[in-house]
Amino acid sequence: MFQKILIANRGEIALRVLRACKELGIQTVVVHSTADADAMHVRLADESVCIGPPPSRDSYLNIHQIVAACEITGADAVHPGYGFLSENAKFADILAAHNITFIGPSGDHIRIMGDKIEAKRTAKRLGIPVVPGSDGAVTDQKEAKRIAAEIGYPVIIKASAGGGGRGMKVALTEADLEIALQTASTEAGAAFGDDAVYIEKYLEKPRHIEVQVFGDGFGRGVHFGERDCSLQRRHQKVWEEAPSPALNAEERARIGDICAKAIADLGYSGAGTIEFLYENGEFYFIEMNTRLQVEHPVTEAITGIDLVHEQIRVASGGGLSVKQEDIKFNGHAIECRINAEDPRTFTPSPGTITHFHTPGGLGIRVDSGVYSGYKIPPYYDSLIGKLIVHGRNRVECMMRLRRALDEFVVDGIKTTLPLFRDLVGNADIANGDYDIHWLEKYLAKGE
Ligand code: MV4
Repeated sequence: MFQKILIANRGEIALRVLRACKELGIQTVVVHSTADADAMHVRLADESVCIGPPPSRDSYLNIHQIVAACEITGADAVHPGYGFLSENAKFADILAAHNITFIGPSGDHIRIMGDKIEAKRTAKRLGIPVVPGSDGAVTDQKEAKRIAAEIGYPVIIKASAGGGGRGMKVALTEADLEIALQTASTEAGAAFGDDAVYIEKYLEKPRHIEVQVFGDGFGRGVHFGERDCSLQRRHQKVWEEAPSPALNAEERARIGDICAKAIADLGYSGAGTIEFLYENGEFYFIEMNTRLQVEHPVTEAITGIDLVHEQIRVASGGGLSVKQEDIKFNGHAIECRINAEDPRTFTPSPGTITHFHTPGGLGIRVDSGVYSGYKIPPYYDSLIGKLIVHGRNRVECMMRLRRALDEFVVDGIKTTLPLFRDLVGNADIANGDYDIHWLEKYLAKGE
């Protein structure tokens, strides 16, 4: 097991990882920018190293500074959290070259999944159902027209180096295709330095369902069920839940088993998320994330398993603490992302939190890095906390969520809490009747 883990992140996820390390008796080091000298992760860690000025590229993304912090403190492993360097293959490779363990998959697995064409080809080879479309990159207009005619309009053009909604263009008819292909490719070249694009059938009203997987590093794979992350705005998830209100037990087991087997065959190590669009009873792979995700606590709530403990165990060579048959699903969980933003426009609202009071009681978890008197710096993302609620079933979970939202106090800044108070009272949300476009339509109506 590791002696000392360096946490290369900030905010609630740095605390989340710190807690797991403390429970496992592992010493902790955090890195921070000058803007984060008063941050909670710095206060709670055994050691801290200031690695640079506020901009992320000079601090939390500065690989040399982070490797130097490992050398200075004698850390034998790095947990990257999510965002920042968590899906940077070069970072994973450099740490390995310094005999420091990256708590995550190999650089090669990160690289494959970062290239969306390669990821899709790999998924297909492993028996995961994919969206119908081109077999690899498309450059030629004639080829594009032939493929689009074959799969049927509308189609979507995606950048191979994109992902998470960046660099996509929809073509409703053949008349749109030429411009869509041209602009998608030019924009991808400018944004990512890689102009490769591919074509898929455009699914009009899907849900976003993702499967939590783990590889143990010894060729075994398991799944921890799915999360429904359809409620999002501009590709930022807002509300996530597990299990998905849309799936039945047969569908859950079918897609879970496909994913677990794929992870085993890939020889994958650590936590991963296989993302699908789900429409008319069918799953279509879109991307795989090779990190722990923001919304992992809903999976922890329904399985009772600490996913960060599992990441650390696997990275240290100790394997998973559970076999597939030990993973049981219990009840329902919902996560609300509390952002320092206007609840309607989502404009960031940094500043000082004058009062911070979190809800409590059975089935309530709050993961947050802020406190009363904390000044939110303007340099980083606006997530200030996550409210995760668990109940024996979805109805109980929603009742408890409504109550917890009533108790939550964040004064001094704007937050997304009022949006959640509206959503818990909405009939479509109560019925679990929503797709990936629901929230944006709801916000446009201004109800
Ligand atoms: C799609 C799609 C419809 N059809 N692919 C957006 C994020 C990226 N991971 C993939 N995305 C989409 N891919 C096909 N073939 C619609 C989206 C999409 C979306 C997906 C998940 C969650 C929210 C979304 C919002 C808009 C579009």
